[in-house]
Amino acid sequence: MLKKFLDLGLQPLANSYIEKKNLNLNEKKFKLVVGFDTKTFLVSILNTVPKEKMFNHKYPYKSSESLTMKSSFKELSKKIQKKFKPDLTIEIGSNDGAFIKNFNKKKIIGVEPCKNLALITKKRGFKVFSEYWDTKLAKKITLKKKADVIYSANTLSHIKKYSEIFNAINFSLSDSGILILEDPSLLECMKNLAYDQFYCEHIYVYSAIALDNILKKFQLEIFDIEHTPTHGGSNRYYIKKKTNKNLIIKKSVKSTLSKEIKYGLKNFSTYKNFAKEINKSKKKLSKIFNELKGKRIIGYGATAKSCTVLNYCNIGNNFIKYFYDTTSYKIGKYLPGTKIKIKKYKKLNPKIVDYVFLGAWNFKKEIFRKEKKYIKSGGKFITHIPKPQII
Ligand code: JHZ
Repeated sequence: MLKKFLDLGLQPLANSYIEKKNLNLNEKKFKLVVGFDTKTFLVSILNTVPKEKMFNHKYPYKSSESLTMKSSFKELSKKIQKKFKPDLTIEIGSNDGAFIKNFNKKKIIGVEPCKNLALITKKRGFKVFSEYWDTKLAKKITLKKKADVIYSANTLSHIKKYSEIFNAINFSLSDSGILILEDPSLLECMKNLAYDQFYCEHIYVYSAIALDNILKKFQLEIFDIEHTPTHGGSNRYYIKKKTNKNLIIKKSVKSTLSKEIKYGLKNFSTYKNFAKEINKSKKKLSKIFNELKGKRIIGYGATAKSCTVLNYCNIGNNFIKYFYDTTSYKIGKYLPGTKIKIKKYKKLNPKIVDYVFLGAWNFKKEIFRKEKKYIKSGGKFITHIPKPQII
C-alpha cells in the first residue's frame, strides 16, 4: 500500500527554466507529494508528469558541467574496460556524452531521448539513438549482437515504468553481461535531509532494498554495490542475470541491505520522522534568509533541486538577487516558480556579494576549491544540507 508521508507543495517542472518573454505566463504546477509503498518498500512521488514534457529537445541539464561528474565517469569507464573488457557497451540516458566519450567509438552505443544532448555526442562521432529506452529499441539495437555491459546513471529514477526498462535490458544484455545502475541513495538522501532530491523528474528515489525486490521479478540480481559521493551520495549497483553463476555475490550487498534495514527503511515511521525533520529544516532555512534580509545574496548552481527547496521554503527573488550557472541553456533564463534570474557564472567577488546560496550543494568540494579566494576574504555560503547553516 502506498502511504504518503511528505507534502512539498505546488511545484513547477524543475528543469523548465523560463524565458524572459514568458515571465508573465502562468506556469504549470503540480502537487509534489512523496509516498512509501509498505509492500515493495519503494519511495516515489505520487503525481507524475508525462515524460515527453520533461525529456525533450530542450532539456537543459548537461552532465559535463562539473569536473566531479566528468572524472567520476572517466574513472568508471577505465574500470569497466579493464575489468569486463566489453566488446559492446550500451549507456541508457547518455546525456551529453560525459561517460561515452571515454570509450572506443565502435564499442559503445548511447541512448538519449533528449535530441539536443544526443546531438552533442553524435557530433563527436558516437552512435546515439535519440529515443526512449524500451523493448522496441532494445530489439533494434541488439537483435544481432548483445551487450556485454549496460550502464545507466541517474536515469532509472526518472522512468515510471521500470518493468519496461528491465524487460528491455533482459533482451539486450548477454547471458554473462553486467548491468551497472547508479542512482542517488535513499539512505543518504534521508540522512542528509536532502528532500530536494524529490522533484518531477525523480519519480523514485531508490533504496537497495527496493531495487533488490524489483530485480528479483526480472530474474536479475545485485552482486556488488559501491558507494560513491556523487549527487550527495549514490549507490552503484552491479547486477547480473540470475542464471549467471560465474559471479559471486559480494559482502557489500548484504551489508548495504542490513544498513538500510537498521536505519528503518522498511518502516513507515522512519519516513514520517523524515518529513518532520524536513519541516524543521524549512523553518530554519527561512529564518536564516529572513535574518539576512538586505544583504546581497546570490545563488550558485541553478539546479533542479533548487526548484524544490526554494519553492517549498518560499525563498524567491525578494531574497536571492540572481543565480550563477555555467550551463549555456540556462543562462539568461529564470528559475521555475521563484523566477530568479540565472546569469553567466563569474568568479565570486566579496565586494559584490555577501552570501551565496549553494544550489549545487552536491558539488560543494568542487565549488569551494574554485572559490578559494572568495572564502579566504570572508565570503560566506548558505546551505540547507545536511542542515540549514551559514558556512
Ligand atoms: P546538478 C539534474 O539535477 C537533473 P540537478 C537530473 N534529473 C538528475 O537526476 C541530476 O541532474 C543528475 C551548475 N554548476 O548536477 C551546473 C555551476 O554552475 O546538481 C548545473 O546547472 N558551477 C537529470 O540540476 C548545476 O550547477 C559549478 O562549478 O539538481 C548542477 O546541477 C558546478 C559544479 C555546477 O543536478
